[in-house]
Amino acid sequence: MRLTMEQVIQYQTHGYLVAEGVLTDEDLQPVITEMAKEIDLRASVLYAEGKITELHETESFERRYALLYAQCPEIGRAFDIMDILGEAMFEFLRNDNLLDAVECLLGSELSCNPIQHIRAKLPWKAREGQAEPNTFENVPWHQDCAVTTPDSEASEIITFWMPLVDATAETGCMEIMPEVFKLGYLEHQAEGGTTIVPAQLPHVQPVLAECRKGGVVIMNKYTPHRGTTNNSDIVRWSLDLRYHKTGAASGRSHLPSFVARSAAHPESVLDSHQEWRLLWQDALASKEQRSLHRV
Ligand SMILES: O=C(O)CCC(=O)C(=O)O
Repeated sequence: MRLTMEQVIQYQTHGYLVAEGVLTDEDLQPVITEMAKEIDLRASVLYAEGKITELHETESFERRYALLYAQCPEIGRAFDIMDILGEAMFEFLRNDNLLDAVECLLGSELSCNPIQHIRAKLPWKAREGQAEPNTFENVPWHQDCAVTTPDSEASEIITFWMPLVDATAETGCMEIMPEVFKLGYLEHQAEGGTTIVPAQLPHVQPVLAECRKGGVVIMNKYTPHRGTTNNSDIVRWSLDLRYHKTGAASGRSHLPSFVARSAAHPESVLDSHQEWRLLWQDALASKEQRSLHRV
């Protein structure tokens, strides 16, 4: 879905935008089905190994993972886009409704950035006894540029965060500091998960960016944001993807970016799931050890 001029201005002025209704259920369902299959596969293996005693096969996508995780957290090990490399996910990274929105902010030469994640924010109540959710689930205040290398400082890398269930104050959503992107990079520290140094945290009233399934929260790379706690009894599934202009530094040059859309060179668009898979497998196999975050 294309953004309206008002939405583009909102993004440019405040450094974020909650765009509802960008994606349809038909856009999202193949990804959900692929993830549900992966969960099912992992559950069968853990069951065969005696690590879980209940498969919860009839539970919904929103509930099942939490019930399996409570029995064996191993279910969530390496459960990210680059680990699964599924075909439905690859197709989704090139989804027309999504790219139409991306194009309104970045133009028609678009690359999919390799910083991309699946997040399963677990219901807090399901994890009684644990100290607190980890910092991948309840991400502390940060700017996304802090997880890119400094060579990409001049690159416009925009975050497109989209829930696969309604993201609300109860299930956990983004909390955002409006307009702060105008300050540029704020110093971060590694302690407590890559986070803005407390003394540098601006005194700005944050906004709670609730977003229904089908919507997208779009953020400037300098916009401070954090994830709030999931107090519901479902898993707050989400994807966070990033796009940049083709040719710009991605902030993770050792990992594969790919051309997702191009008006000038349509032949450069990567449309092969197999090739994308190989690009990632080669990059990960090279075992090149690089710091992914600035701190
Ligand atoms: O999904 C979340 O709760 C946090 C995501 C986030 O902070 C990000 O995508 O940069």
